[in-house]
Amino acid sequence: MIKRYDFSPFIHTGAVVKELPATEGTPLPFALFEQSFTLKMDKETRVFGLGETVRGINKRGWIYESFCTDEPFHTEDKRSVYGAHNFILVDGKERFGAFFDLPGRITFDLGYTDSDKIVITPERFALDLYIITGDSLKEIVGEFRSLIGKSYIPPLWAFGFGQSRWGYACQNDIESCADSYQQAGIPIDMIYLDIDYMDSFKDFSVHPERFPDLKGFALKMKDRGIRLIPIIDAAVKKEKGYAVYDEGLEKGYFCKDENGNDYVVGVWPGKSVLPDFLNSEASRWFGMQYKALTDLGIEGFWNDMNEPALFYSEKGLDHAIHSVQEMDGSRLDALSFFGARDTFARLQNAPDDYKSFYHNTPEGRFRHYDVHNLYGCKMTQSAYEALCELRDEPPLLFSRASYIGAHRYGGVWTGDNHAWWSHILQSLQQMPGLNMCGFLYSGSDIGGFNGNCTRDLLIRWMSFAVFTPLMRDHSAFGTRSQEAFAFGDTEVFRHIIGLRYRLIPYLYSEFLKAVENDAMFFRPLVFDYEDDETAARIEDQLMVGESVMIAPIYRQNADARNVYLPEKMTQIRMHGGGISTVELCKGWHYVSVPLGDVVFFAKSPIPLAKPARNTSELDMEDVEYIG
Ligand code: MIG
Repeated sequence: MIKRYDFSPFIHTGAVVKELPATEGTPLPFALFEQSFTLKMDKETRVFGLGETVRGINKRGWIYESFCTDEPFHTEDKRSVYGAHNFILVDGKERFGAFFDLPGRITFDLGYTDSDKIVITPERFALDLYIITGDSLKEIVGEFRSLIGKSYIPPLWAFGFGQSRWGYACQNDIESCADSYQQAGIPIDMIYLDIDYMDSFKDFSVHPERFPDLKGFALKMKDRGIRLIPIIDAAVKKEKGYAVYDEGLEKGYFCKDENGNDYVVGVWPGKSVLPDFLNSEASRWFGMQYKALTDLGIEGFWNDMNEPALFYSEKGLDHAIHSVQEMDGSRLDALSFFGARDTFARLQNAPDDYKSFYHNTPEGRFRHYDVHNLYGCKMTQSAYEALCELRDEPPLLFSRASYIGAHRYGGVWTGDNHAWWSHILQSLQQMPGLNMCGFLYSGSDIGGFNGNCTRDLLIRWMSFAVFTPLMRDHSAFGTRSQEAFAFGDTEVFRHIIGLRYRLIPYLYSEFLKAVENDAMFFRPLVFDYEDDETAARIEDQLMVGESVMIAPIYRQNADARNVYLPEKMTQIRMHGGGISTVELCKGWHYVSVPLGDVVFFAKSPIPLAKPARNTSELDMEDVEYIG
């Protein structure tokens, strides 16, 4: 059952598709204390949800803040990352879901200040609160999902493997990446184009020397079974003569300062302006710009920098330069020196900047800061709606920033993680939270975005990511190469990525079922085994679809791990030499997993396709059952 509590919303976020009557007089499970919702927790109470935030599956014991942030270090001390996913599921004596639908900042103190208290504090008390109850954790999530609408479904080929790297500078780099994969016999369906493909980082432009004939090139690659997936950044370069800028300027489609002038920020293209995605006309206009690339045969995109990430604002930069110039010639003591240095560091994503520009919508003018968490969501909606209009097939589309509601228009990837062992586990722990909020097509940069990857890290990461709907290897400019061919012997990657393709009939049909039933593709064990106290404590295993359980290795030099089986299951071991299965009883098992073996567990037989080099070769009907 869902109840809506109306705390006078000042803007509709669009997250909710079903309107419910307000439930006047029905008691809230929370107490209202000053400007917070509070709840006392028992010792056993668990709290799930909050989308892609850092830390565990059970979120209890930390404080989180929804304020979409370009956060390059996903360490345990962080309160926000790129998404704002304001749904929690409280599993204690009282069991319910709560969705705080508001576009601004909100804090979830889940036993951080006071270890047995939940304190939820919206910065502005203007929101819709939905309380969802049901007979089981799964049912509560199902009810919530039926409120927010069906999740985005990508095309089948988006379940193939994708390679990406910031720094593939030209057509040759892409071609040689494709050659390396295909010569090694490693299946691949997509190669991503990062900002390097653009001309001076201008959205919807193509660098004339680096990619002299993108249309011809995209066609040639597609003949080889590989689709090119370009990035689109939120901000638009401020440059007279650049048609996208000129047109947006003329029509007034960019965010304005308080005096009605375009708010100028610095991002990759240098001085830039921000499309007003909250204005439906501006949003539709921006979406239609994707035509420049769909006309070249492009069928999928990833949307980046849409928190929106700001390196600086024109205003802030002028101020910083001025203050540093004033120091010229002076003898700086340590404090003034560090102060001067920080003047520049603080320019990035400055709250003052978010407070200094506005959205102009038919419902009125909104200060960006108050509706901040909607920006990336509305960019994804803009792209999705236009792409569906421009093409007959649904696009591949995923975004970095998001708000609940965006799950109807695209997936998400979890942004700039690191080539750290702990980030395999982090990625696993992010999946159920995302799934609860409707984001089913998701995954993390395999091998880690920042930092240098090693062969064993990549193997273990891939062995987990075989199960994530979005399976993409991506890394930052200047890091060590981490493609599946980068570490010499390719045999092991041919095996692991090959296995992914063989699992697509299972993964894709379970994905479609999850969409159809408003269910989760990835579930913590306790969702399926509610009365099992051991299952409830497992933080490093997941259920995948109806029948599979995974328990990946996420520590270096660990060739084995403990695995908890909540019931009798078949252990399936896929190794270079073939497949072996063994039945294991309920309980703890110490399972050996040599590097390169992919081991998972099945409750019932799993369909396995014949090996394929890409999804177009994949025969979804010709399957054998294992387990
Ligand atoms: O400021 O486009 O998260 O995946 O490679 C960095 C360059 C901008 C951040 C994205 C990352 C991408 C990178 N982008």
